[in-house]
Amino acid sequence: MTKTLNAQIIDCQPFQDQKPGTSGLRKSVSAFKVPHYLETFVQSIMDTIGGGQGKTLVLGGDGRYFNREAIQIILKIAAANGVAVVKVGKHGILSTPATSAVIRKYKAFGGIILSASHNPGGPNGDFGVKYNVESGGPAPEKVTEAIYATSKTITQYRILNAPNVDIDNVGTHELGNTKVEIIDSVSDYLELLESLFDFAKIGTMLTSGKFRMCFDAMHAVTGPYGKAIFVDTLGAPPDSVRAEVPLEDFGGGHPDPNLTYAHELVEIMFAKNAPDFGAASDGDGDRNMILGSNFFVTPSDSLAIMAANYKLIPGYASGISGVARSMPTSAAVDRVAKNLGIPCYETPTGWKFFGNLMDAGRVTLCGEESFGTGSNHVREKDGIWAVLFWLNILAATGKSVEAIVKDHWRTYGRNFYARHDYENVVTEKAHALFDRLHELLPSLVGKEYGNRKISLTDDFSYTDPVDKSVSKNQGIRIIFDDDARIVFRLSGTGTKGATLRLYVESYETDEARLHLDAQEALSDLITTADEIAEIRKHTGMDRPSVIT
Ligand code: VG1
Ligand code: CO
Repeated sequence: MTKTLNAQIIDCQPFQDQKPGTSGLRKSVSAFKVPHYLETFVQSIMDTIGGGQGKTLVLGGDGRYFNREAIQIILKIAAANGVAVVKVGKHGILSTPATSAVIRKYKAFGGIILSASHNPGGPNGDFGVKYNVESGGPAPEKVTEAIYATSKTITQYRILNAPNVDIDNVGTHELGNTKVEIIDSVSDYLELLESLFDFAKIGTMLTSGKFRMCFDAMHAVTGPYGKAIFVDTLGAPPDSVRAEVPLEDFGGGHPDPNLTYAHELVEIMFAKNAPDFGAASDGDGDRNMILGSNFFVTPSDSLAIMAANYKLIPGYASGISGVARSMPTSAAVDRVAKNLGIPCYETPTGWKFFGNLMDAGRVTLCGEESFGTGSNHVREKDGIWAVLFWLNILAATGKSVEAIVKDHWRTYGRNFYARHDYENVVTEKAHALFDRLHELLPSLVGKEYGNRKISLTDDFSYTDPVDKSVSKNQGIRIIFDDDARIVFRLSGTGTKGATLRLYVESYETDEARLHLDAQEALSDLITTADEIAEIRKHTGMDRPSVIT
């Protein structure tokens, strides 16, 4: 029976700054707490998708500060907009890949993910809202642009006047005419992963007593997933998962799995008697860092190694149709694709560009240099999936992480790779650096730096091969005649000033040089990058804030 809704229509002023970036709308918690800020953005989503009538939506977040409050607000807006069903992760927790899996499994219309991913959380940290479409993937640019356009002119939002819903127990509630289903955050996702990997083989390895792993959930969303999957299902000893309790401020840290921010794991993995395998994930569970005993695997290499070893993984053994990587990601996977005779696509930064390729069946595996790998099992990058992929390779080969990577380099050559981030740069100064570079670009072709010559310069532009949409200005590329590259872009996820990202890559086949330290091997290119872009002068910084 349809109830008369106790919905209020609230008049509001539109905000002008709700432009989604690389991955949703990210702002400081204080910005999101400005009265009506979250509400108008969520109403803008509702208006853009044509209202809520009859739709099923999935809702969850990474558990950061403001997650629970935001869930209640969004539920009431959804109910006032006539949404038929909202599936909510228990405690308001759903990792980004799990949300994608749930949207797909239940054929929901879309989903809202509350996360600022790897950005710090807490009252002084960041918050974020991301809309995903029915494929389970991040809304494509045409949708995020439409949401932004709506948010700039919106004058009203609808919200139900109702008590909060109990989100801490699995069960079903009525909120106005909306059915709110509180679902287990892990089970649908685990079921999907079990269909892809050889859990029996991985379990045998993890319970053998001869193999130790350490998964660092960084007090973020993957704690409950890591424990349920690695310990409860696969039988790894309980201390195989650390920092497994999600905290609203991630224990004060950056939930960003790299050598700088996951330093506790790094200390464990680079100690004497280190475990055989180490991994970490980020705030919302879509990133991964892979480590062996005293060994670090770059994300670009990780993607290439996955592609090269797909036959070992039951869910992919029948064949992979193609691979894709974001432009700044190293070309290591390109060489594997060539060898396999499958296509390799180069997309702009951000997972939303992989969606069309996967929907069209053109790619199976994809990845980014920023610790993101995934496949067409969902439409997001997937941290725990990547860990299982590696565990499956290790269990199937019996080799160490280091041996697998070094064998790969011997076969394919090595793409030395580094990313230097200059954070919190004064926005005008960062733009001045790019303006100058744009002017310089045409005159750089043919110039020599050391024993390299520049063969191509451009600002990367991408035409989606499926829907033909064009995305311009996706990063400045300086490409040399020996396949070395320097790339510059500005971050689309930061919330303070501008973050300049410098990506450098060179290709090496000389056995004697394969095992050099990456920063050392790339030092000449790093110097060239500074010479060309005058990074120090523009940023006023002597060195990057983070090197990955
Ligand atoms: C960064 C990464 C990009 C990634 C994005 C979202 O974006 O570089 O590769 O897709 O974060 O990752 P940017 O624009 O700051 O470079 V996640 O785990 O945040 O949401
Ligand atoms: Co993330």
